[in-house]
Amino acid sequence: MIKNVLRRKNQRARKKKRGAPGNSSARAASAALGKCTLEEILSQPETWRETRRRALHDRALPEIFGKAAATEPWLFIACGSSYYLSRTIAAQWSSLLPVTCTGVPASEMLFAPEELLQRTRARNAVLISRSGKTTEVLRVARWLAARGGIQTLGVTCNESSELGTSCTHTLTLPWADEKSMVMTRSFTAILLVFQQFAAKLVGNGKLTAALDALPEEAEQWLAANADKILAFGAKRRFKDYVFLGQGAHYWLAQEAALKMTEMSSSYAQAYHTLEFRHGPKAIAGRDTLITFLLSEAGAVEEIPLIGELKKLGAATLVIANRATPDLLRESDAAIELGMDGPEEARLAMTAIPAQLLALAVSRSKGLNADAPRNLTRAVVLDAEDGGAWAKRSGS
Ligand code: F1P
Repeated sequence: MIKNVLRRKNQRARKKKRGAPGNSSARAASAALGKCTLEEILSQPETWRETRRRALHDRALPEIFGKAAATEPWLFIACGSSYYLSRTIAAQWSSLLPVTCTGVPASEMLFAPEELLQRTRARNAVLISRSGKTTEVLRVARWLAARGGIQTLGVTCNESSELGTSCTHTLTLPWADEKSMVMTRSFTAILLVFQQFAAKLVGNGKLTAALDALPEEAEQWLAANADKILAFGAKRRFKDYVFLGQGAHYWLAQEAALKMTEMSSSYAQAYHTLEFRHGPKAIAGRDTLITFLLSEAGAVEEIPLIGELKKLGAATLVIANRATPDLLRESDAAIELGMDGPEEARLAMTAIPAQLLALAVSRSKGLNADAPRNLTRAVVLDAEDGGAWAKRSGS
């Protein structure tokens, strides 16, 4: 369900535009933009079904986890969307499993590898790279292999990636890869593999069952809501897009902001929800769309902030599981997931509305999300770029 009271403000805007020449052909041209990205977003239920099927036979995760001491810390290492994915997984594993998990961008590992290993006491590392080509991630994998003493799991959609030869274990999801530059289904599919593994390991039957049911729920939800979210995102453009979330939702908010920036070349930023009051609130105004990725755990404290920002003139969009009356009253628009079961089971679903919103904004700006400005599918650096790091790390 999406409730959109932005319609009032948009009716005035539309009056001005009405009669603009060639509206229908402009709409057709816009709908052709980001076609591949849209197909990949809408293919997530099928991708999750294939992930469910294949994950049953995954040996890499049970093997590396089985070799790790029960409470040994885990360090997740990645770049870009894969970094936000790794932090979402680390937050989930830390709450579901008796292990401490954290994550760092691969570049941080490149600057101070021994200090990071010392600080995190990590003896197990997970390196995530959809392309398997990102130079920073491959450099870390090689360094860890040369250093020894650390188990490494390479996670990629590229079956012929060097990650496979540099890591002690490899998990590949080729069916989840995208043709588009931006990560969408690969992000959610990899998240589900790690969630499902943890839920089964600790015997959390409710979470396992809810994750198992997700592909069918997502299929129905997308059929009912995808077009509405695309229409909502195209109705009004903003100068600034803010995404707010607490806990694991904070990392989904970071990913949402990156999707908006990558697909639509818009200015987007993410904060911990309640942190927004501590300074960033200064940007709230009529040219700002503030999207709340509402956590059930924090809803009581998060909902009053929605009304506060609405009073400052910002447009407020809430992505929540249930759009309660007070939430509907406080927000301009609400996107409801409407699913039963534990909140963790909805994290992958929570990532989808922002994917659609970013695509809609890119189209409204006449941009092609399949090939975003300035970006490539993987950041591959020249050999000599690593010179300083190689000296620093002694490899
Ligand atoms: C990492 C990444 C992507 C980003 C862009 C550039 O890629 O930063 O997250 O969207 O495609 O590369 P990968 O290491 O996961 O292949």
